Order: sequence, then structure tokens, then C-alpha cells
Amino acid sequence: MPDLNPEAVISELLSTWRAALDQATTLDALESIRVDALGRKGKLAEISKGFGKLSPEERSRIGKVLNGAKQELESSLDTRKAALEAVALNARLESEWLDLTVPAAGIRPGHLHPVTQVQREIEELFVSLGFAIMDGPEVEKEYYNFDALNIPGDHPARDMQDTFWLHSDRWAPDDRRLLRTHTSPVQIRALEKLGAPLKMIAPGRVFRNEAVDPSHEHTFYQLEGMMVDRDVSVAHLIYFMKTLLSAIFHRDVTVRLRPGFFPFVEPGFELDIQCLICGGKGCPVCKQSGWVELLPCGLVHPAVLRSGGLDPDEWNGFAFGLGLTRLAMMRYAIDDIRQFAAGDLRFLNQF
Ligand code: FA5
Repeated sequence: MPDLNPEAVISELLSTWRAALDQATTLDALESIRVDALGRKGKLAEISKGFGKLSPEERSRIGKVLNGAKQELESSLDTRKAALEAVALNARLESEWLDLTVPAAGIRPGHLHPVTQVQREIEELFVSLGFAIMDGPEVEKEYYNFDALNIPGDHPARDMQDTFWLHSDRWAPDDRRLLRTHTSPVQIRALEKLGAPLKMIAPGRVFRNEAVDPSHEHTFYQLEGMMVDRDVSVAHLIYFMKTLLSAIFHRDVTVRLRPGFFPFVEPGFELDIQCLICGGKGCPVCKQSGWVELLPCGLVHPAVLRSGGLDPDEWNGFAFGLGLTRLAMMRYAIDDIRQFAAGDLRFLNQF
């Protein structure tokens, strides 16, 4: 210890530290004061090293002063640290402050999928024409999807619809089920349930094991339509098809009617629409043909009427199977069918 009076030295140091503590604005600054004063190699430790040379009385007197200084410093350091931490916390809270009473920006309401929008429009139209809206199961019996529609097991028409067959121990081997390949099974279900005369539409999801491309999906929507009464003719069919298309497109669209084969209609037609993506010039959607298959239809085959429990000598009718997803493509000029189920909100929010 230097020869100076230790009490005077301690008192001098204390006043320096008090001033430094008052000035300290960071936790780092506090730490360096603590190390300088109370650290193992700090100033107070230095002073206590000289205690061996002191008389017992001096040691006791100066020891008390030293301890008092330590206690004061420790407590001042704690107090100052708590104050600095409180300032830091306040600053953080201030920067993160949010006013919970400010009204929210508002929930962004969702909206119907474009295919559903078109479906609703067609439903409204047909309800106004006196048609019922029917529903059928997506997991369908082989009987309704094929046999009852005049497509027996060995019929080549089954190859036109590559099918997802389902397997379960719960179903008897001769009770085969599948994901319906079209909405036509609802024709039979509707006849069984409501009988004739009948006017119904049946929108819904259908499935095919397709090679997917801009106009083909494995999962897509169709809208079946059926009218059964006495003396229904092709003229009725064409009237309803024209009414449907002008209601959807609100303008003249070019269509063509050509013969088409479906085992459940006779005669059968394909109603194609001139491609609205390319205006008929040819593009990937219409496979460069200028035409899009949209609305196959025809007069109900007598075998189908019989499957539905009706006498074909008394009743006849027409049926159609609108490609609803393709119609939505034409309506909104969408050049890739895969957009509909991709779940991309940037696409969906445009409708
Ligand atoms: C049928 O599914 C018949 N059940 C339609 C029918 C009903 C004919 C009643 C006569 C009487 P088709 O396989 O052509 O027919 O499909 C009907 C429509 O569904 C097509 O014109 C097309 O618009 C649409 N379509 C067919 N396959 C796909 C596919 N993979 N992706 C998207 N749309 C498709």
C-alpha cells in the first residue's frame, strides 16, 4: 500500500466511482467500473493487499471503511444497472408499441371459385326454366356409371373413359365401385327417385385417369342435364343448348353441331364452341383445331329409360353433359385448365 492515508485514498476513489456511475449510460460502462473497483485485480483488492503491514487496530478501522466502500459500490452498481435496464426496456416497448384500440384494416372476404361461379349462374338459369338440381355420389357403383347407361362390361365405350377403380373388402366382388367418370349416372338416379316427367341438372366433380395437358385434368367438373317427357325432340334440345350458351357468354358465340357417339343417347351430338382463347386460329387449348368440345348431348337412349324404370314407348327425352371446367376456361379466357386446382391465390383472386 502506498504511504498515503488509506482512508483518504478510499474516499478519493469512491468519489471518482460515484461520478463515473452517474455518467454511465450503458451496462458495459457499469461493468468496467465494477472491474476497476471490485474486481480481483481491482483498486480495493490492491488496498487490502497491504493489510498485513497494519496494526490490528488500523486493520479493523480501515477494514470497516473498505467494506463500507464495497457495500456502497455494490449497491450503487445494482441500482444503476436496474435503472439502465428499465430505460432499455422502456425504449423497446416504445418502439414495439401498438394501439389495440385502432380498428383493424378489415377482413378480406373470400369469394367463390370461378368454376362455382359459372355453376351457380347455370343453376339459376335452369331453376328459372323449371329444372331441379340433383346431386350424386363421387364414389359410384359400376352399375350407375356404366351398365345402366347402356355400357356393359365388354363395351368398347368403357375405354373412352380411363377409370379409377376402388377396392374394399366391404364391397361384394360383383359390386364394384369407382370414382365416377362423368355426371351421367345421376340420370339414372334421378329417374329412379323422381320418375317422369323429369327436368333436372346435376353439376359435380368427375375423375379420369387422364394424361394432363392445358385442356385435360384428371379431376374436373361437368354439369349433366336431362329432360324426359312425352314428345321431346332434337328441337327442344337445341333450344335449351342455345339458351344456355347465350346466358353464359352474353354474346354470340360460334358453335358447331356434329354427330357424336355415346351409348346412352340416340341420336348423339357433339356441340363444340369456337375456341375463345385463339378466336379459332388454333392454340394448345383447342389442340390447334380452332374448336373446343364442350357440350355432348342427344336424345335419351331407350335402354337408359328402361334402366330408369320407364317405358320408352311412352317417354322420351334429351340429355347433355356440359364440360363445366372447360366452359369456365372459355368464359374467362383461361389458357390452362391446371390453373383451376393449383391453389394459387394470385390466379384465383382475379375472379
Ligand atoms: C361424357 O362424359 C358424357 N357423359 C356426356 C354426355 C352426357 C353425352 C349426356 C350425352 C348425353 P365426354 O367424355 O365427352 O362425355 O365429356 C363431356 C365433356 O367433359 C367434354 O366435352 C369436355 O368439355 C369435358 N371433359 C372431358 N374430359 C375432360 C378432361 N379430362 N378435363 C376437362 N374436361 C373434360
